[in-house]
Amino acid sequence: MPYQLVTLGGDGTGPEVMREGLRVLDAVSKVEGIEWTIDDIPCGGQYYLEHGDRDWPKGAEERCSAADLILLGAVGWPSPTGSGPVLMKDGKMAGFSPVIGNRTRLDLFANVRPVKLYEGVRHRIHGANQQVWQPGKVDMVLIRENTEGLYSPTGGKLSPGGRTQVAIDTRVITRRASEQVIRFAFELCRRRDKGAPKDGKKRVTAIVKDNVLHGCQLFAQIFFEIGEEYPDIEKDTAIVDAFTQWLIGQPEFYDVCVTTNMFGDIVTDLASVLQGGMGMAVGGNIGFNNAMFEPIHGSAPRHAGKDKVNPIAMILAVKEGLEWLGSRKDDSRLGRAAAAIEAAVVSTLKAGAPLTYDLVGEEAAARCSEVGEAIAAASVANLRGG
Ligand code: GGG
Repeated sequence: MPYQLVTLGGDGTGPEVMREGLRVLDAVSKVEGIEWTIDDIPCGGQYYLEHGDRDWPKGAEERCSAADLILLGAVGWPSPTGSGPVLMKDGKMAGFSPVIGNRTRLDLFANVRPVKLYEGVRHRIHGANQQVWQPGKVDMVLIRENTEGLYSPTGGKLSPGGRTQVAIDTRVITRRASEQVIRFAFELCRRRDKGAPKDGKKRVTAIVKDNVLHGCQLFAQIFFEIGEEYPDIEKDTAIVDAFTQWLIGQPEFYDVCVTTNMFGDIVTDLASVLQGGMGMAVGGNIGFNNAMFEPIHGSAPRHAGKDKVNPIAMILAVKEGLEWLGSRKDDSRLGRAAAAIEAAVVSTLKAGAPLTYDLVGEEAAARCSEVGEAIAAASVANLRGG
């Protein structure tokens, strides 16, 4: 039976990186004999501008929930009439439905973002101390609660006379969602083969602002309650503002970190600097029954159509998706394919070419499609034992 894959290319460079992800998926699937039925759903700001009332087609929700695996490129397109992205009539970003809509409707409660500096990649912090970390010193997973917090649809705007005077975003933290994501973090920590690079300790850090915010006090309380079930794992908390400088100054201390939605959105983009930038950073949106994998970068409208941007985050999204589905379906072919893709990414980065401008500069840059072709070929060679 073929697996059902939904692809949501989205806007701008989203479809370009998706093409390379699918090139790699197709290559490894042929070798392993994995069959897919691919349902490509158009979506995003550009779709909304063309269709006027929706950011994806009717019935897309059901198609996503029926899928074995969902891959997302990127959404968001500049408004032709104002500043910022195209917004829908309800004020939401056009592209909301496939991203935040899918996360909440499918209860993809854990946003899982591995932060790993691969050999050969220079981190993107400027200054004299570049290359101060060996690759093995940055190897953590940040987990962001994905369904509530500041993203809860409980706020609104007050616009007397048509002019907005007040805008309210309400941060909702529930016991249920906090328990789910915190337990997920401890379980993942237990499964990871090594602990923190600094000392090998298995450690979960809760990133909070519990000296001020009620929601963070509840989150921290639940963190320690659930933590009692994991005596083998060190429990650590960090105040989010202090965490940002520890993350950059001593990344080797961190193993698994868990936090609320908006804090997670911000600190994971910051963390991508440690791994070579947004072109290298992948995110999984994982629930009990569904999962969606994406590069964490946006649609980069200024680079769209140029075959220029880094497809590695998208290719790693395919790898993460294969790993997740392989373990869910107990299908070792998918696990082998995922391992071959990661090994191909590692060897391409180590070789230093072909890579895109963000990693090697404009002069030495390869095109997005050249990187995809090289990684697809290397993945196949890995599977064939070459
Ligand atoms: N590839 C991810 C993407 O396009 N993200 C757009 C976005 O607006 N994401 C919201 C979020 O991650 O919170």
